[in-house]
Amino acid sequence: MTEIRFLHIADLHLDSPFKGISSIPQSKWKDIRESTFNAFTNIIDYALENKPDFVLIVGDIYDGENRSLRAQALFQKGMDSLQSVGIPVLICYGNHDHLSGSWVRFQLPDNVQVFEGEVETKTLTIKGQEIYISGFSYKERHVLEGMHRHYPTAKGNHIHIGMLHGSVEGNVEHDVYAPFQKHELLEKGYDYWALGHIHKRQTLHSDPPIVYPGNTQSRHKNEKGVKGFYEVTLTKHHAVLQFIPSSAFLYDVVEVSCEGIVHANELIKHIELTLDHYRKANGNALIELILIDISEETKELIQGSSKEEWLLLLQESLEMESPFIIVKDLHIAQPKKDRKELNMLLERMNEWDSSAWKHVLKDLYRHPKGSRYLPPIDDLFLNETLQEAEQLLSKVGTKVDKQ
Ligand SMILES: [Mn+2]
Repeated sequence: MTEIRFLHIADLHLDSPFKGISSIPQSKWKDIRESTFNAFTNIIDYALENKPDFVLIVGDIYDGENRSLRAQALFQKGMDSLQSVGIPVLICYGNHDHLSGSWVRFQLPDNVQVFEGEVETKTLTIKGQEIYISGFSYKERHVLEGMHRHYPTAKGNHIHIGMLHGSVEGNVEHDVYAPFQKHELLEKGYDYWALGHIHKRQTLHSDPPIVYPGNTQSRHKNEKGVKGFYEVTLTKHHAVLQFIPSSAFLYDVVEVSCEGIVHANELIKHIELTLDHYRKANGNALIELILIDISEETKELIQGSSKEEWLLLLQESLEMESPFIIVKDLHIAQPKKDRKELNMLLERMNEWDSSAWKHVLKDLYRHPKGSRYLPPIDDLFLNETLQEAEQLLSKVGTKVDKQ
């Protein structure tokens, strides 16, 4: 059977306002503000150059339900250019660009097929074989129903793909829309599930793939690292996924070791060098700096000036460089000695068995009112508590030192 090749894209959030990002140098603000547009242009350029058989866009194309004119005009232009080289596009809308918003409608070109509010199956004929693609758009912002129920079960020997903007039932980190369980998707017998909604790239299942490509551009500090989409090569029996970056800039955390540093000029030079390496490897970036390996002496040096002064100085020294780096924030990690203690604490917690935990928590569990709200101390509880403790302690390492 001939293989097909398509792009799986989701969560473009065109015209995202970047409200949460403040204190950006004026000269760079435009680069930040335009980044969702630039990421989209990168995607279209990639498609024009690599000519996939088709493109899937799985919801949240627009950041707002009113779909700004500029965002729509740019999207239209991108679709027109794919039309000019004969690339079909299937799109569905998500919770951010649901169908009940009010917007000035653009007429998309003929190569674009749009899913409406009910689940339906569209077909594409690629290299003589029919490809079945099922999906739906959000009728309104809050789609709380498990929409997977309405997806048909795959039949025959065709390739069948599901497009679904939604999340796993019980996910506590995000708003849960169109909730599903992994096994419910597997039961449909599809060859690929193209998901959208969760902005962090992740694979829920590898054979067949059930995949979130993540969003195409970081928009705030909780969306770190390289963002992009997947290029998928698929047959009935085999899938190869290649991640293609699209971000116009990265949001990232960079650690700088301050071992042996005693003077301000050394520190500045050292940070500049580290960021220079970073810039060469990654391009434009908004950076949170974490100074690590801090001795008491270095700590005194740093705390001799305010954080704002350090940031200003760094920003000035970086201003003319391209690709740009903006240092958004600066933290001092705990001195080494304290980190060691934190690690010892974690190690000790790891050694506790359930009876040790019961002993440690006995006051809490014996509390006449509180105890009835507590979960039983079993393996699940212990694993979750340990994970939470690890997360909390790793934050202690970077956040307690406010200058
Ligand atoms: Mn989204």
